[in-house]
Amino acid sequence: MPQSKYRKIAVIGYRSVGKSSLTIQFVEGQFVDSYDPTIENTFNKMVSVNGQDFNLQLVDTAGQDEYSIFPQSHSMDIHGYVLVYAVTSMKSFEVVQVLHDKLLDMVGKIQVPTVLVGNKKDLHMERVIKPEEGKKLADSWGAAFMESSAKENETAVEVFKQIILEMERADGNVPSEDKKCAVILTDERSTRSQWILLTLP
Ligand SMILES: Nc1nc2c(ncn2[C@@H]2O[C@H](COP(=O)(O)OP(=O)(O)O)[C@@H](O)[C@H]2O)c(=O)[nH]1
Ligand SMILES: [Mg+2]
Repeated sequence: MPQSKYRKIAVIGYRSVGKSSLTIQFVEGQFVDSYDPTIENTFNKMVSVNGQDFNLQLVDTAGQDEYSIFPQSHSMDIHGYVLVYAVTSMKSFEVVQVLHDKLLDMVGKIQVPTVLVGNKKDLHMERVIKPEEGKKLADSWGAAFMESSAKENETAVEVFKQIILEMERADGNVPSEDKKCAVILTDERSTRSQWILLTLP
């Protein structure tokens, strides 16, 4: 049995996008309707993904806007970031882009394990950001993307599963179907090359 891995994850985004609701839905399995937006809270949860146990520490941040200065504590010893906007708020979608830029500046890396999350997908009538727009932004970052509703436990769980997979990928622990290595075989008598794919152990 492999040892459990400790991973610290920060949940970041504009105010009122559902950072606390998503985190609490994942940790406690319930939707809380009102939660003090000024509180920064840390939650612990053990989960198992692909047979590996993870001891997660989740930092539910108090919410930022485009002018906030990132507390240094958000870059120290954080393994992965969940960046949240609400599909019902253009402002939150703009702010998440500024936050991502600030994050990269602060962390000093081109890429950090990140999942971009479009929350409140249950509010169909109020939607202003299409899924394709979120996907396009995440692709430009090299990040994973998904939409969620903090009212649905399944999607909240999926958010944190996604960030675990992103962190594992960054650690070089890619799923086995991705561990392929292309080898070109060239026959001297022929001008044609042949590609074969080897799966690494
Ligand atoms: N309909 C709906 N409401 C949500 C969702 N997520 C959060 N909310 C509501 O949006 C408000 C702000 O949520 P909260 O989690 O406090 O946002 P935070 O400031 O980002 O932590 C609260 O009234 C929540 O009940 C969601 O997925 N769907
Ligand atoms: Mg909150």
